[in-house]
Amino acid sequence: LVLEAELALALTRDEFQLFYQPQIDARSGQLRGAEALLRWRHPQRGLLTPDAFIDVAERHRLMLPLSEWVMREAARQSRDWHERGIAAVPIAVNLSSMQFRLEDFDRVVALVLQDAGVPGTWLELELTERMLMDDIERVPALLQALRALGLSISVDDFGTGYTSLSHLGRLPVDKLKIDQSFVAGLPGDSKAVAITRAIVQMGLGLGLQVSAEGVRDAGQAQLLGDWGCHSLQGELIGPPMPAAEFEHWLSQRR
Ligand code: G
Ligand code: G
Ligand code: MN
Ligand code: NA
Repeated sequence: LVLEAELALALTRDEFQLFYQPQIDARSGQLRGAEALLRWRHPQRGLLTPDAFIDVAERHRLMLPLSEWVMREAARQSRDWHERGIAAVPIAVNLSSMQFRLEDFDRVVALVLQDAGVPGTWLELELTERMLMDDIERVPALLQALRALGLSISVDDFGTGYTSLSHLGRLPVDKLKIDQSFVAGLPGDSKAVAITRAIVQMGLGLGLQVSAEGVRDAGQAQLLGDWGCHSLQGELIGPPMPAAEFEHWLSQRR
């Protein structure tokens, strides 16, 4: 079977899994959230990351059902963690541009929440700059509708896209996630320092939450915290993990 045919079967065969990467408060170290990252447990090829199959899924109309599965699974996991008293934090889901372009996307989300029996505040949506700037007529109203459901909106990979800054200031978003390419340059690369610091400053000035990704050492965490960055995500804190491993990771920290 070629990848596209296998992909179509993978959903019914229950081969997809969400991994969870922790996000902690830069000051207190407390758990603040978890980012859900899609994995395909391919029977022959092993564990695949989205880079290996997202393009194929998009070309063969599998992206929408797969994306909806991701939201449903994240909502289910969030409910499970809340009910078992494991982690009362929101789970962040990466949206696909196809999903975000759905005319009734806010209703799709509302239905997912209703079916899972969770409030919108238990999920966070990660969008790229490209998705935000895609349709400046439609996007603000859609974001407003999603926030009215309680969801919080993050701009993922921030700094790598081409967001109009004047537009960003007016968009109803909650959080900037600084792209890991900038964080990787800390503390040695003076340009990365300047850019990262400026992003944190701008985020704070706009009244947004600011989060850093790809944090790999204590020096980076220290700098980001000193600048006022609210939350941290990366290898230093923890890798993306299956739910059971995430629970174990969390129990070891307490
Ligand atoms: O950790 P990782 O290698 O999983 O992520 C690779 C890329 O795939 C990242 O850009 C990430 O945002 C994206 N990604 C991870 N999970 C999902 C998902 O559920 N949906 C979409 N659309 N992208 C995802
Ligand atoms: O595009 P997005 O930001 O959603 O992608 C997140 C991806 O970044 C995930 O695949 C995750 O595994 C990866 N990631 C998170 N933290 C680190 C890190 O500290 N180092 C590296 N190399 N990758 C990371
Ligand atoms: Mn992300
Ligand atoms: Na990112």
